[in-house]
Amino acid sequence: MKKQSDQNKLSTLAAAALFIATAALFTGCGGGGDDAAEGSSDAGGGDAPAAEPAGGQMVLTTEIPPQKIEGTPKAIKVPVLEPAPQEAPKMAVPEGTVLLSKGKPVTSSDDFPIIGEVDLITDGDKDAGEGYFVELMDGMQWVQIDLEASADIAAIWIWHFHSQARAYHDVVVQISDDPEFGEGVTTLFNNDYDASSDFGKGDDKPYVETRFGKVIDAKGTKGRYVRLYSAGNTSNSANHYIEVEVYGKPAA
Ligand SMILES: [Ca+2]
Ligand SMILES: [Ca+2]
Repeated sequence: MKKQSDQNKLSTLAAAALFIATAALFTGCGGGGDDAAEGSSDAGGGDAPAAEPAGGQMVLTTEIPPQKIEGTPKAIKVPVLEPAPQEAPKMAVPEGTVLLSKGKPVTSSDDFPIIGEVDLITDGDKDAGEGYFVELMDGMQWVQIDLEASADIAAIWIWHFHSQARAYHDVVVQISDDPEFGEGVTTLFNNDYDASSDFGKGDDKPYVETRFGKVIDAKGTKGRYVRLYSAGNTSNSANHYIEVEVYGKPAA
């Protein structure tokens, strides 16, 4: 009897060893993306690559429009310009994050845009060139997207204009449940480096417009309305938008 029990113990040990080896093999493969196995122990050598999103998260992706640079390049005269990205930005957002802004109503400080309509901002088209952007008048102007319900907002992805390398001035992005942005306002982004806007100097850097757009971490801020300001750009004094995408989950 003793011998048999030893044998059992041995086979149990063998099975355990096999299990660990298999687990290590799976961990080593890495490409599985089995985030569902949350709380998995670190027994199998938990050296997951840093790029992998943590449990309960996913990498946000979107359709990137084709490159279409036109006209004569102009100098971008701003201090501490963020380098232009060479590929689409990647941001980890909560699992289940969806595009909330497609086709949602847009209003603006400029009721009569010089070119185009504000509806272009949420129509899903992100191409450069004529017919795809709205041009608002000079000075500090805003556009506002109404998500039609409060949401936990994970990210805001912005394309101002990308057929010429340029940077927009005083880009300020805010979220609120108040359509007038009088109370309960969270400022997510502010790259006004010289305090020329009403919001004061911001810590974010001016950046070059590219087809990859600019994605801003909204950190789960709750709100129904997203408002985006700008005050002209390094090529001219007008304000432009091709598309703005707001990602998140409907508020519980
Ligand atoms: Ca569009
Ligand atoms: Ca400024």
